Amino acid sequence: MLTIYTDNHVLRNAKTELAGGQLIQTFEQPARATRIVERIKKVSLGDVLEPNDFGLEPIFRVHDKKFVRFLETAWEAWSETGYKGEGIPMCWPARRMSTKIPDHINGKMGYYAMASETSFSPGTWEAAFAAVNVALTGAELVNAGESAVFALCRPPGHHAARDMFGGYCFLNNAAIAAQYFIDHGKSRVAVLDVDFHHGNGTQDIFYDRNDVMYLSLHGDPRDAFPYFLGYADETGKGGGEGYNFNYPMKPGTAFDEWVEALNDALQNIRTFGPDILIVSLGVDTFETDPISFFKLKSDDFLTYGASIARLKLPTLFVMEGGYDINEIGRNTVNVLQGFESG
Ligand code: Q9C
Ligand code: ZN
Repeated sequence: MLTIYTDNHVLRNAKTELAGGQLIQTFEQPARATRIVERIKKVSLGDVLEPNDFGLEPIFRVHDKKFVRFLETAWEAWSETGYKGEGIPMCWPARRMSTKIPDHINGKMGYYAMASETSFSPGTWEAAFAAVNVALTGAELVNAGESAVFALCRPPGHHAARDMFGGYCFLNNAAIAAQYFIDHGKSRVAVLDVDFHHGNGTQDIFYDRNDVMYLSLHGDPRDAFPYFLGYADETGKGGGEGYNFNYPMKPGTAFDEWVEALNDALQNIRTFGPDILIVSLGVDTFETDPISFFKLKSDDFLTYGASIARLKLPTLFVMEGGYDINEIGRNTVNVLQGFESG
């Protein structure tokens, strides 16, 4: 399997994450992608290619222009205030408040944020833009007939909505790739999100559409981030009714239960009959992930990779989360090798 990867992800290297009332070292860190690409080379999964530059147009097909402009300029505006720390949103347009976009960076930060753990740091925009190019280069190859490609995106994307960042995400790599397929001759795309967290951004972007189906297996939002989306009764709206599937699962869920949800999702994908499958691949379902509560083991990743392959669809894997740095390489590549064996 081909991998798309660039070292430019290291430009995203925030020093702080607000967690439990403290500023701690970030879980979403450069070593994640570095460990995965090392594993890919160690097992000779296939060639590792640099991304091409697709510019901003494919991003504007999914994201709000003012939001993109905000991401481009946020670090500069934040640092110009003289604040000593990294950019952290602190005030939101909560219930019954105005939705006008403020001028001050503090106000803008809150307007565009969906959470406060994701600090802005120098290079964040450049890395997020590079990650989109990684996803789009993979999409272009799959569209040209490649049967499966791994887009090793970092930072991740599935929490980013049309005009919101957070959950370690800035631009929605998988959603931009899905829209790219639709804009380049494909009629139907399924996005299967196996990251531990619900991909609120991807769901929201395609919620009223029937050309992109979204299916997500994740920690029950009653107990897990992003808390305010990902319930089973969210099934789509308008023309998109029936094209959104959520499988929230309880703390401690192990593979036997998780794979039942996967099989149900795979059956829904078969019924939909898409031209393309995008897998939002997070391995934070692993038993020792430091921020998650599922109990998958390393061999389970091989097993479910093979199950996904049985769909026999052209497939783009897009990297999302996974925070047990010591096992992220093995677990991620297990999915890809399982897929190739399936
Ligand atoms: N103290 C992805 O996996 N909450 N994002 C972290 C840790 C945010 C995860 C709480 C988790 C975001 C792409
Ligand atoms: Zn996650």
